[in-house]
Amino acid sequence: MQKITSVRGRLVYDSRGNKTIEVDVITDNEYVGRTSVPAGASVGRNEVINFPNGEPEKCLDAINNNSSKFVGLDPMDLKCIHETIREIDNTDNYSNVGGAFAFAITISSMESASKFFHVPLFNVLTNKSKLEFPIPLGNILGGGLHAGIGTPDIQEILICPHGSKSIRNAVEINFNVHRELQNVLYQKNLNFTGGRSDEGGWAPEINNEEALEASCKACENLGYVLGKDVSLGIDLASSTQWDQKHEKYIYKHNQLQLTQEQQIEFVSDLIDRYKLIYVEDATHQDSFDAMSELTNTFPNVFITGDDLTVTNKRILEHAIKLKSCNAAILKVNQAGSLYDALKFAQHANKNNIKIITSHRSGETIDSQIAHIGISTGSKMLKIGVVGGERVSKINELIRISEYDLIHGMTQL
Ligand code: 2PG
Ligand code: MG
Repeated sequence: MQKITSVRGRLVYDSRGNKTIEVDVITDNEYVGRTSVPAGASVGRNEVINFPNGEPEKCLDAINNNSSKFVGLDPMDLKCIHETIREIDNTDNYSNVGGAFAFAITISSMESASKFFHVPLFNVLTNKSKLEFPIPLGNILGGGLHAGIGTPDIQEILICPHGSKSIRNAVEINFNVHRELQNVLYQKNLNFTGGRSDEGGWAPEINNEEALEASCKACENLGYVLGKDVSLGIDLASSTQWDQKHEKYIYKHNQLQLTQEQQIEFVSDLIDRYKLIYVEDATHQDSFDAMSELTNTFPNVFITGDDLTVTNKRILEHAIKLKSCNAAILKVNQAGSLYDALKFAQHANKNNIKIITSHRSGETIDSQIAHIGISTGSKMLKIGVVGGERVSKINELIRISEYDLIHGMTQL
């Protein structure tokens, strides 16, 4: 039987230049699984802690001090690897060793197993035979916590090429729209320097509506019909605007202060006006009832939980009971362990909650989420458009398209 022969961690850097952890899990002295850990800027309160006290060094010490506990295990036995991690840190949020510990060891183990068996990673993550490409969801314009002062309050405007017949066609549409949006923004705003947000979307000094209008114009200039070839989506990351004390959403750029009820009207109006197909975290992370109002009103829009559901099965169960969303983000490092993230995905699929596997704003050049998105039956894969750490995931999708095992694009 294949066995893990070594586990080794090191400090490396993410796309924001912050320190992070990378872990090598080696099977039979030969097959290397290597994973580095991303980090969020708009982090949900109920996510696990990435690093103890925010210190990657502490996580690294924990990895290197406990590495021998993984030696001899089967890298394919995700449950056993997960339980071994849980013996080391059994806190709900991995406050002792950091969720990064669980993230890097679980993914590296599965990658190492995939190399041992000479199969692609998605193949060891699922035994389903019908696999499809998720639609790549690309960030074309950034604001909020992902961009500088003066940019829109909406954290992300996203392009979804749902009319595409192939993954190459889909990613090319995203590149085209991103490129054309730059032209539109140059024409619109003489101060626009071509600056970009953390995820590679443009970061102009304009308000929410101007940003959405420019994005629609970019699609129209290219001849794409909104609602047919492509649609826009948004991530409001509403918890970052929510002021609990005053019970209002504070929009700094648009100088708006909205009550919960006004926020629902505001979002509903954006969905209608811009034919949005996707709205993430439309209201703040504790507002399960407000989210359910939107889910009920817009059954054909992806009303998506991110900070709301934080890749946590227990919280998802609550959201399902209250019908608070019809789609949910899957970010493995919100859960920590890949084992828990896959359980979350199973539960979502069983309950017709559409999965969107997602990158973080602080990324690395790793590309395993392309495989995780496919193996979990994700409808969309939120991976950005440009920037090396985003393109690495896009290019992995192109490589995966060389396998006959994937049967075209998912249908929304
Ligand atoms: C989000 C993500 C990724 P962050 O809010 O969905 O786009 O951002 O990684 O900063 O949480
Ligand atoms: Mg989000």
